[in-house]
Amino acid sequence: MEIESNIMPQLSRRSFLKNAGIAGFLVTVGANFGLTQLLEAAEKNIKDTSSDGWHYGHCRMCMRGCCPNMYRVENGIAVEIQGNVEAPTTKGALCAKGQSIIQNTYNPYRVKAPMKRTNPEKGLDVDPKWVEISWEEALSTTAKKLEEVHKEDPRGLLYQVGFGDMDYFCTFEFYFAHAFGTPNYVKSNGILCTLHYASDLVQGVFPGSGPDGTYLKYFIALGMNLGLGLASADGGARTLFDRMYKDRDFKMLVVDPHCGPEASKGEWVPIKPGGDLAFMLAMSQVIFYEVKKMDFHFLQWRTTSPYLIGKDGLYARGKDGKPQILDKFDGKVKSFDDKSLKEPDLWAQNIEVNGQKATSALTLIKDSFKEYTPEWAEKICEIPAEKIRQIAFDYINNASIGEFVYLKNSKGEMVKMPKRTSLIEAKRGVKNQRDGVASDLMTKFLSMIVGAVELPGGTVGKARGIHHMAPDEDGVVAPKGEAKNSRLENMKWPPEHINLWDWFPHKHTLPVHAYRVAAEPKKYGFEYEIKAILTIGSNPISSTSDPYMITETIKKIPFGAVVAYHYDEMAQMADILFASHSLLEKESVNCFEGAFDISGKETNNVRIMMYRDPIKPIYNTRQPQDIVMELAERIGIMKQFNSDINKVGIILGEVTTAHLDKEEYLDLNKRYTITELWNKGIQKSFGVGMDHFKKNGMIVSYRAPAEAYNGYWYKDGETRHPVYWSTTKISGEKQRKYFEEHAETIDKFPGLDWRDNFNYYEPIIKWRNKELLKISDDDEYNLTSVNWKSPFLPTRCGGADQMPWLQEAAANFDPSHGKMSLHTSTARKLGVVENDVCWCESKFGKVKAPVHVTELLRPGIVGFSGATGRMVNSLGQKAADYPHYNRLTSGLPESSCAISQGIVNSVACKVYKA
Ligand SMILES: Nc1nc2c(c(=O)[nH]1)N[C@H]1C(S)=C(S)[C@@H](COP(=O)(O)OP(=O)(O)OC[C@H]3O[C@@H](n4cnc5c(=O)[nH]c(N)nc54)[C@H](O)[C@@H]3O)O[C@H]1N2
Ligand SMILES: Nc1nc2c(c(=O)[nH]1)N[C@H]1C(S)=C(S)[C@@H](COP(=O)(O)OP(=O)(O)OC[C@H]3O[C@@H](n4cnc5c(=O)[nH]c(N)nc54)[C@H](O)[C@@H]3O)O[C@H]1N2
Ligand code: SF4
Ligand SMILES: [Mo]
Repeated sequence: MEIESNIMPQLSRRSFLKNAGIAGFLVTVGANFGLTQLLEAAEKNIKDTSSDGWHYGHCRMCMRGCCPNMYRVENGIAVEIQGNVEAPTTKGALCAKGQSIIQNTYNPYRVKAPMKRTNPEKGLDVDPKWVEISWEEALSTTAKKLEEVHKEDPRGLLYQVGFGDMDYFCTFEFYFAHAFGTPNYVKSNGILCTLHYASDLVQGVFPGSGPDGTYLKYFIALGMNLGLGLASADGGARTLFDRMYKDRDFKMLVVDPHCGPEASKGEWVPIKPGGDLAFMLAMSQVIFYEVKKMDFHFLQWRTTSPYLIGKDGLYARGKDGKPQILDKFDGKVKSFDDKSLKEPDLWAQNIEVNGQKATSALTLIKDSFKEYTPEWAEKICEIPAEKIRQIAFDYINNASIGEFVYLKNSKGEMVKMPKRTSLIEAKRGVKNQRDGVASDLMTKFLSMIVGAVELPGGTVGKARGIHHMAPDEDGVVAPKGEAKNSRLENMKWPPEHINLWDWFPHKHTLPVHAYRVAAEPKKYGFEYEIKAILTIGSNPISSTSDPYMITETIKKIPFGAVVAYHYDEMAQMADILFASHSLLEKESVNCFEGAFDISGKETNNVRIMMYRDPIKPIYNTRQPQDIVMELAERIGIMKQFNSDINKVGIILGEVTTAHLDKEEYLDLNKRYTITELWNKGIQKSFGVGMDHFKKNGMIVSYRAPAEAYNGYWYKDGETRHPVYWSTTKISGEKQRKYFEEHAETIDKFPGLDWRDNFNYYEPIIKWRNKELLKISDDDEYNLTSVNWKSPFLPTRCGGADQMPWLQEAAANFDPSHGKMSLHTSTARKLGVVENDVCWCESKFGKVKAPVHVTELLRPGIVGFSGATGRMVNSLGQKAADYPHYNRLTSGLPESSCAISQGIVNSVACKVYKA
């Protein structure tokens, strides 16, 4: 494809340097950051014109990384960027982050060559006294240290990865840790977004599910961003706009303490933080007792609603050991898979099953929700009872229950599928609460009530295919990841996993626990110590919670190496730095399998395999995957490494893996390059080699529209989504035994009230008193903090918080950027006005920022925009000056979701003038 260079005028070298921010760096960057090197390298590359011209690529300025782009190289330097207009998802768009990708390469705070620390003292404000070393020295020093750990006890390695280098994460995630033999594969992403349990339990999908905007008419967004607030260029934001402004039959209700871009386009329902479960319980109560309309057919045939439950709270099983259903047609109790079953009774009560009385799951749920009236919920979530009632009625009345749509399958047949047009979804704002998993499960329940799961207009898995909804022996969708009860096998004693996976088998990621334990492992029953950390694109210090505790632990760990793009907090605390390529210098593959935030008619069935054709590196840096494979070879674990790839496959994106057949297996004794591996994987999955991508950039394919829905593959009764979570109950009971047995040690862990935790492992969700709401009534901490993702800085991926173009755009377009937002009435009460610098303090920490006064928050909320704030000065003063929200939160178990251990993201706080 020919692209005219008409987007930006041709740049002279001087104007390029200015645009890329290099000229500005002269002022801010000292000799420590290798300015001479920078200019020398730039000079050298300016003479190298061999890669000049347009290159195909894909973005990674946010963790999605799925927007195909193109960039033009002139005199060896990237000077122009644009979206690839042929991508059906983006149609050539890039968001502001994506536009800034050029600055990612010419960032003066990059690690430009391998480095070693010469100051043995470590600290966030201690100069490491970096000295440039050769690759040989960096690799051999690290390999020697890791080999020692490997020989002594491989569990002593903490392998720390995250979304900072998502190109690496999505292709190499766990291989090194597994080959090394350490169970301590710890991720910094995820503890502030524990989004996974309910989608796995109910739909068998990872990393989760999202709304199919194609048909939706009435959508309730609960504590989530649909792509507008994230500026998702991959189709999410456009889907919303098309539905709202082209189709004009789409109503969006945003239930959130903060009025973000979505809420401003839809209807904003300001909720009190932490009140979401009460809101949803009351919605269900109104549906059961007042609306009395649901998708009964879906509940009968596609959920466990008619399963009979015994007095023990588990499925009442027949003589054949199978769950039982009362058939209303002939009044007989039958096994769930009995072919003669005609009319599953949703409301069966006190039915004799194998010598015990049993009642249908849906009846038990209905009875249990009776007390949750809107009037009750109003006191908790502070949404007026009448509003909750109206929402419940609107939700059902807009659901198009009984309507169908005809979609083509791959045989060309038109298939009749249910069409649903109402849905409720939640994300971080709701799932990162003490009752996060319970709330997540409640959104699933409300989706099932209108039959909107894995079908047109419903919540659809971000991973697609026939196997996701495959049933277990009870006829129920089998979870594949975090919700699996086989994870209880991880509950070893003495514990194995430094992140306490042994204690919390349904966890997502627990970096904060990992560092709390690593400081004194013996105290918590561990038999080994952490001797080394290897970090790649991960930052538990700035992106999670309890940063000072984590830093103190890292100081105690004898050795740390970081594959580092820039001098972030983990680099600052390391002994050896492996200099990583920047984004445009990294070769990369990624596969789009569906929009993360909301899919629509242009994105729901699209699959795009994309490729990044790298520019020549400007410094002495390397491709991260190759650094890690070379380490593996030097440590002597290459065989295992390759053998694992043979078993698992070659990963081509977050949810895309090329599985190898025996004849395609890697040679166990060879060290491959990542390019060779991808070539093999792509050949296997797409029948072309990497050269194809250099020339064409991407491969776009389409699933047949019907087959894009995981529900397509199953007929009524062939598999059932669970509405009654007996496996969660079973898990809780088993865990309780483990905790009781080891209580003496486990009780030493601070802030862990495990006896309370097990109350949350229940088959039917109940409201429990919430710590957060209790603290909010307290006189001293009488405000509540809230954080949301911003279109400019959703995470720190790509070093977004450092890019001058983004900083400028954020300052101009997001009035809450870099500030603490207060409602006008709250500001008045506190006696503060716009730009007054204040402290926001919680029980756990405090942050300083200028105030922004706004009407776009509930009164009493202290709002912070984006993932900002650094704890080091080595990334520039601006990045360090932004408020670091995460200091306010706590990673103690009492401040975490009882099941997933996701950190409670909103905390009680107070504000006062600095
Ligand atoms: N305040 C606040 N905190 C948040 C969030 C939020 O919305 N607000 N979001 C949370 C969520 S949802 C997530 S998933 C996590 C993500 O948290 P992490 O998984 O830790 O990922 P990041 O913070 O994006 O990046 C980790 C580090 O990698 C650095 N980095 C950037 N580019 C590169 C690169 O190319 N190579 C390498 N090696 N490093 C690079 C970043 O600057 C950062 O220091 O953050 C969480 N933290
Ligand atoms: N393009 C793009 N897409 C992305 C990402 C990206 O970087 N780029 N990041 C991805 C990642 S890692 C994640 S985890 C997801 C996260 O996606 P979301 O969970 O959608 O992230 P946030 O924007 O933080 O939305 C959380 C919302 O919850 C609100 N909130 C806070 N407390 C409460 C509460 O108690 N109740 C309610 N009802 N609301 C509350 C906040 O105000 C905020 O609006 O996005 C993913 N999508
Ligand atoms: S949404 Fe993410 S991947 Fe797409 S252009 Fe923006 S930063 Fe890049
Ligand atoms: Mo996340």
